[in-house]
Amino acid sequence: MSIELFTAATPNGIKAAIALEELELPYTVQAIDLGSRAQKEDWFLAINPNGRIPAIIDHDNDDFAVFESGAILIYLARKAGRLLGEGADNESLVMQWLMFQMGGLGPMMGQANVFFRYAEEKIPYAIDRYQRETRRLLEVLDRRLGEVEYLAGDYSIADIANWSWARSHEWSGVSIYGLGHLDRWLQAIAARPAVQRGQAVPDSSATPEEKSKRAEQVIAGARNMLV
Ligand SMILES: N[C@@H](CCC(=O)N[C@@H](CS)C(=O)NCC(=O)O)C(=O)O
Repeated sequence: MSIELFTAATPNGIKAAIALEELELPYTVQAIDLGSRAQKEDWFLAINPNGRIPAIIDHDNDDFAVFESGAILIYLARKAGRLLGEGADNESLVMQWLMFQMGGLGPMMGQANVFFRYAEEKIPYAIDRYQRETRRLLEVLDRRLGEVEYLAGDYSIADIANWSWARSHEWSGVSIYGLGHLDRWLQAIAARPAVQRGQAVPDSSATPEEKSKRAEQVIAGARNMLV
């Protein structure tokens, strides 16, 4: 018995795998082919009514299903009793920076990817809007990381969530030039063995560099997904 993870090689997808690796929770993986719209099939909608990855089923907890990557990270951290911040104030800091990613960095970078990478019609206003907002949010992270080593003080699920998006800033066409604190943090987290294992789930082609090499394939899959 273990946790079953439904995922794909995307920023939201790798978040859950990295958390499982960091928390040393046993899990199995079901790779979801987003390009062929497996996430919209009835069997998957019964697990996640929103038809998106990631999702988990905890077979140790009466097959309890969790969707939304932020909720998954909180569920897993509670289960393992780690990476959630010690005490009410520290837990609040973890939640603040986790929500910053869920409500800000992820959606803005996601839209930057859509308009800059995937859309056939290039709309300068939309590209500029989402890239500038992404850069602004990365600057917020940089300022915070000039004050603390990790976003909530100690390493936590807030770092996992934000790192999983921020690392792919080049795919969104956004430079981190001048953001030295962010760069330091990106590299420190990238060096963690659990993060390296998690970001290779469900396949090892998850790095932005590798994605760039097979960019046409990724873009075609994304266009099919966005129909
Ligand atoms: N807020 C959701 C977003 C999930 C999401 O957008 N997942 C993307 C991959 S990163 C997806 O499944 N896209 C497929 C689709 O939109 O059909 C979460 O954080 O879990």
